[in-house]
Amino acid sequence: MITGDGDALSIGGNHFIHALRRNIDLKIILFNNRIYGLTKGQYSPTSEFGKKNKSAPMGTIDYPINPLSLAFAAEATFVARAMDTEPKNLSTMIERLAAHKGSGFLEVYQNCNIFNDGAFKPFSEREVKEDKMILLEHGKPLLFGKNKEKGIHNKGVLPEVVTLGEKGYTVDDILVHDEKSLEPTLSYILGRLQYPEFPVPMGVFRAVERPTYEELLAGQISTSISSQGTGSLDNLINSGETWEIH
Ligand SMILES: Cc1ncc(C[n+]2csc(CCOP(=O)(O)OP(=O)(O)O)c2C)c(N)n1
Repeated sequence: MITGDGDALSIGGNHFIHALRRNIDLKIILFNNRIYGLTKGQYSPTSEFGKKNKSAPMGTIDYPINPLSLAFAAEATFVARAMDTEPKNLSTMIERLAAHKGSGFLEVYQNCNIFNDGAFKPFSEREVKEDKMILLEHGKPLLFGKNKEKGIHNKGVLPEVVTLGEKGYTVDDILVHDEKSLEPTLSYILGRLQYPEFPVPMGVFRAVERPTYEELLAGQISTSISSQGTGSLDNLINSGETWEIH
């Protein structure tokens, strides 16, 4: 299913949560342009606080929602993010999403060149992207920068950016990404890293296996058939209290 940020998080917010929590074999790609484009540029659930536009001339007083945080809260088994200007990584993410068994969620930061042009430019432009985005790779330390000289270190439970070689930090102090962790807390923390304080993470935050809704339902049907036989619709309709109308 392909959706925008408004349809997934406002009108469809309820369906979004419950599709993910049930682990239905459904893939959701959310094109997040941080604006309502179709209706000509009103602020959306992901628009930045204070954003000024026609529907909020003095700046929006709505706090935005982070789609990834919502996906983790709903216990999504696959959560990823990609950037529209990085087609190679975007196609890898779509392939990973398609291969996942169960409900999967991919957020795509998508520029709207008419109503919200340049929303992601400060961190995705060619000249700055290596310093301002970080690619998550399973089992690898969270390093970024042109020479991979910076990294994410956990100070207690809060993340901070450190530079290797400064203040005694080495690669051993850098958080190692684990997309397979059954406990989603670290992935949740990564999903909340925001520009400009932090590099913006791209890639797979979480990919865990859990039986799907369809598998569990099929299991219950076959258990029921083995204990009670295949059943008959005619018998079912005519069982219990029935009346003859004359
Ligand atoms: C299932 C469904 N069909 C039709 C609509 C009506 N509708 C509301 S917004 C929209 C277009 C959304 O476009 P998109 O590019 O996802 O978001 P935008 O940035 O333009 O707001 C449509 C067709 C709907 N919300 N849900």
